[in-house]
Amino acid sequence: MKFRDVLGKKEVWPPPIWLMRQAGRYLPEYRATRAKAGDFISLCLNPVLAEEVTLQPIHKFGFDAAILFSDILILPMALGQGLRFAEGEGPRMPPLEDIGTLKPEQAAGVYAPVMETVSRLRGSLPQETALIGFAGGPATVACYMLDGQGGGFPRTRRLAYEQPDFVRQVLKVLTEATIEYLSAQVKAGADCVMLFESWAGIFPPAQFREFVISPNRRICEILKERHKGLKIIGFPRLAGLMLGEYAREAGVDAVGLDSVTGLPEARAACTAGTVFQGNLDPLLLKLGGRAMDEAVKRMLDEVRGHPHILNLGHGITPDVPEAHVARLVELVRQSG
Ligand code: 1CP
Repeated sequence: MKFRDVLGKKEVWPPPIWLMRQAGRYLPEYRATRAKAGDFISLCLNPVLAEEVTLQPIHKFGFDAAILFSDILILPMALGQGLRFAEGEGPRMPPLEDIGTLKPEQAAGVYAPVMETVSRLRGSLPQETALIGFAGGPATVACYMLDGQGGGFPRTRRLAYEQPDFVRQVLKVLTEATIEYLSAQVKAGADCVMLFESWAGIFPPAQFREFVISPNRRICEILKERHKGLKIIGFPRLAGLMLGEYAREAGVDAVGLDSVTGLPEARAACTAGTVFQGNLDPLLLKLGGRAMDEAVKRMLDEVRGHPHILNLGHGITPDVPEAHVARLVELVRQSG
């Protein structure tokens, strides 16, 4: 499988491609399935419909990998923290006050439908299409749990300085729960897993080491002990100058890059041979035209000769025309 080869540090040409949030609102068939499910959480917990939306972008564009359709906030919900998605506003949870309210022993029962989605998908996907399982990185999930919503995470930032032991306890529970959650996905049929540390970049270096790198490393160590040969992609978004340390220390096999990190700069910061994933600016996919064509060609020149997974630097937005996605895939596949 092309995708696995790259994660094993082999250069493959043309590079495999998939897009973060490739199942989503820019697709009319996604909107139709979501309407059938009712709300977003019901969609994530409905194995038949979650399988359907995962497959939609694969059938339409022929991506090299499918990512399980779910959300990083399903895990804290399974741990007992209330979750709802306010229409047009994003996730909302009651900010976590007391670690004792979390119920790790109940989580597997709540996320069981996600595992059913994974096993259905491994059965229905073409053999050559990789199935990516995923979880949020503990620091990123803790941000939502402590603040109760996205948007700067002011409470998390304050607690990290004023009550670091509380933050450490939350991260400990999350780290262990994430290991079990990802392990269950691998047992159900995921070919590799990805840790979304989307808000890694809000932490200054000392906190980045303790709250991002250390928990990521523990997750990678235990998962790799349990599942020989498992490959793990880490996405420490906006890591900035901490990127090299993350790539060396977190234990991941590939590093997802955001769009403000240049590939030559990332390569200079990391050990030779580091596998990268990314990092086209999602805005270019919305704009299409010459701007996108030129940026994609430049990117292909930059990744030639290196093991690389082509992707965006962050998730696809709902306003992207499908024709631009088809054009991107065509540009990549035609690069001889
Ligand atoms: O239909 C809808 O209106 C819901 C929109 C939506 C979708 C399609 C949300 C709400 N989540 C998802 C799916 C999702 N989320 C996937 C599925 C697979 C795929 O990529 O196709 C994945 C991997 C995620 C991961 C996720 N959820 C992250 C990490 C990646 C990232 O974007 O940085 C984060 C931060 C979330 C939280 C979340 N879920 C949904 C929203 C709108 C948000 C972000 C809120 C915020 O900006 O703080």
